[in-house]
Amino acid sequence: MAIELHGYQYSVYSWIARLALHEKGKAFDWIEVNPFAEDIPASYLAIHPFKRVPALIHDGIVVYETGAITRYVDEAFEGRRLQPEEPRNRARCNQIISIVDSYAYWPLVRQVFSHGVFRPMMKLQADEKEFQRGLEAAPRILSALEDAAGEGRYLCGDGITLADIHLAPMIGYFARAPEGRDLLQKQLRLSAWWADFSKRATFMATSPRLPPAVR
Ligand SMILES: N[C@@H](CCC(=O)N[C@@H](CS)C(=O)NCC(=O)O)C(=O)O
Repeated sequence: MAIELHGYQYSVYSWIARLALHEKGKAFDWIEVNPFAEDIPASYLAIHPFKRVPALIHDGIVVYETGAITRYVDEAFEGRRLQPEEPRNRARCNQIISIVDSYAYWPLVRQVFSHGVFRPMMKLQADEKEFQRGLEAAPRILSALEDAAGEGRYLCGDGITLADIHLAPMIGYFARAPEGRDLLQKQLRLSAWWADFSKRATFMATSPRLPPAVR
């Protein structure tokens, strides 16, 4: 049964869903949808009433909300399990995913990356105040993630989990800003994790192709 992933090439959440599918070794058809466009097709709005990306369609089910998509991908398909069985590790994994969605996405991606990297790169108007607000919020978020991260190679132990898959694209965008990289370096475990994870083949293969920086 074919898998369709509807997403936007620069969307960090679409990147997370792509990465989960790559980690499970599942091929999929990519359908490009720009959620910021004026003319989002009505067929997409019927799939995602909140006009966000990504959304996944497989075997008669439509799933939106990235955390639900990655859990579905993990549970519906064969391959390495991406959620710890052990309750403490599983709690950490779910906690990290929730921190990312609730507290990290907006400052790290929509403020620091968008206004410090992406908009200048695309020659769109950027707001320096938004960029600075993101940088001000970032230390508390990075420190909470540092505390939540375990001692193993990955965030929740010695195997990759959905927590790594959820956080890595966010850090991937945040660390494109030199100021973001500097803040990340202050968190030792997180930096060591990032140095390792950012070289992972699936991560590199799924990274959005951005035009050259102008900043
Ligand atoms: N809660 C959603 C968030 C998805 C989301 O915010 N996606 C962004 C792109 S990374 C989007 O579609 N933004 C469109 C907008 O803000 O109008 C999820 O987990 O999938």
